[in-house]
Amino acid sequence: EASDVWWKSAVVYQVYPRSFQDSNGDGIGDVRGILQRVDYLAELGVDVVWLSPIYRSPQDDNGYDISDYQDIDPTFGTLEDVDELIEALHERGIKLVMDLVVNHTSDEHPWFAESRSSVDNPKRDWYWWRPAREGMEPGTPGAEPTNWGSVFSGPAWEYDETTGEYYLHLFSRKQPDLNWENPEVRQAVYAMMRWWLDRRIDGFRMDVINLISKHVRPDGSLPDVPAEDGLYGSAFAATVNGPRLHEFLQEIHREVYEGRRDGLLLVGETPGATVEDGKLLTDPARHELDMVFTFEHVSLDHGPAGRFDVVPLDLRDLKATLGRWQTGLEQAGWNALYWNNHDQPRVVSRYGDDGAYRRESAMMLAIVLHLHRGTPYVYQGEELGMTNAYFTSLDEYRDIESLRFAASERQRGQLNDEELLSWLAAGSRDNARTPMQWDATPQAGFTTGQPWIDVNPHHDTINAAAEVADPDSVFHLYRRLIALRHEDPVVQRGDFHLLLPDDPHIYAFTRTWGDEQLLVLGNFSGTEQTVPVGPDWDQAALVIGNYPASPATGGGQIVLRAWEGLVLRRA
Ligand code: TEU
Ligand code: CA
Repeated sequence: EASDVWWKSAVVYQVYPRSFQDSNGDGIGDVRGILQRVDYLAELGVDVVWLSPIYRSPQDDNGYDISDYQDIDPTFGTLEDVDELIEALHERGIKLVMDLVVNHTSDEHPWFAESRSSVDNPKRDWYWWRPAREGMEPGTPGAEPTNWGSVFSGPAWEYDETTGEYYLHLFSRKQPDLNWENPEVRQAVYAMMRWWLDRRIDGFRMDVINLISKHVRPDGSLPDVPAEDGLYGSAFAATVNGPRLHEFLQEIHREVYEGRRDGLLLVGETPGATVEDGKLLTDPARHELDMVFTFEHVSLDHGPAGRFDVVPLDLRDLKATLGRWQTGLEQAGWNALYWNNHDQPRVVSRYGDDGAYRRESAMMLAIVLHLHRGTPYVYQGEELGMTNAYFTSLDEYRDIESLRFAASERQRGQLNDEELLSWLAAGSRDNARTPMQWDATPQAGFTTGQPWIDVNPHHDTINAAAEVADPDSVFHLYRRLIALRHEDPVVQRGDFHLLLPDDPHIYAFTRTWGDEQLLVLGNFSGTEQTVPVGPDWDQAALVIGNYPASPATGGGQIVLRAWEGLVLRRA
């Protein structure tokens, strides 16, 4: 029964620790800084905090390159600080979910140091090592064992002089992929997961978990993929939803969660997963995951050259995609609902209007997302209506993906500097990583030192202090949406039904539970739209909206103002 699982009426808040709150003036957020803000999270009303990695790391990919899974990087603090944070959150009825990054480690992890030391080291097979392609000079372009390309530009194989072989890294060369075919690797990961559960955390967000089973042939060889730019092709083609993924996930259940499954939240990050995959991954009867993050709806504005090649969103595609995931998982399984995270540009700049209608569009986007069936995720600053960074020079960027893209584009010479900057401004992950805007003071109250990345200048008006004090703010709209999910069974369990699928401006759907029905409307345009909803809604009550006055209804129509979002209820 839908109501019996706690996370079906919960809202998760993602903290990106590096940019949340600095407590010691070094310009980098840390755990003791998060401790300073737990009352803010309690006021917002969230039930879970998902914490991006704080483990020991060289920080090549801002902590998604881990060199010790069971220690905290000194930049962020100590294990004792984490114990204190767990206690402080639990005291406020908030759970803590940690980021599990086990598709790869850092190249500075002791496991990799051993593995790379010699071809017959006992840990050699903990990673993916292969000789150069037959008949090719090792270390030369095209000699890599397969033609897989890294997500961060360039080949996905790095030549290692020590043993004259290549190792696989789907992401940066400092993030070698673990070999999950090796049961020793799996057992080491399971022991680490149990160790963290023993420290009383409440679950895991599993980084690119659907890449851990590579499409390896019975003879151990790896297939090439369709090459896009002549030399390399997306490694995702040979790693997404591999043949043993479900087997591994079910093994994790048996080896790690036994006896303490109920209180946990297990959410998988699954780039490239389809609705069919989502059904298999989140069907409770299969004991794999509780929910997954789909990437389909955050790839709709990607042009041919990928995430930096941003093209306008067609709302009909967004409705079709999210609608497909809603109906696909309505019988069994569950959706993680998000617009934002540390990898995505900020949604108010991306799918809304971060100019004249910033507040209205931020609120409309929140209403539409939070009224879907699933567990909503709020990324730090989203509840304030924070916008993209709008950096004006390359040296403001920090993200390895953006910097390596810029370098490879410079080499190709296809984009001039101005075009390159506009591509980065539209698609960079740094848009999500500028410091949390706490108040209007010089560094937005994030740090007393020099921030590791520039604070967004709009913090003078977009900040937590101002918005907590203003009952009509984006913050309080999020707080009301979270409260609505806590108390309304139609929001938690109601059947989703998309309306007006072909309307290019209006996002409309109903949620139905028993004899109660909600109508959700979002105007994704800056112009007034008259929406035909039928006479049933003429007398309906306004549950929540982003304009002070109620909309004009009557004659089976509702007139929506620019970027208006609202929820009506009828019994
Ligand atoms: O992200 C996986 C992933 O696909 C992202 O790299 C993102 O979608 C990418 O930027 C595509 O353009 C996870 C983490 O969320 C991300 O921060 C890490 O960089 C990545 O895995 C490697 O750990
Ligand atoms: Ca700090």
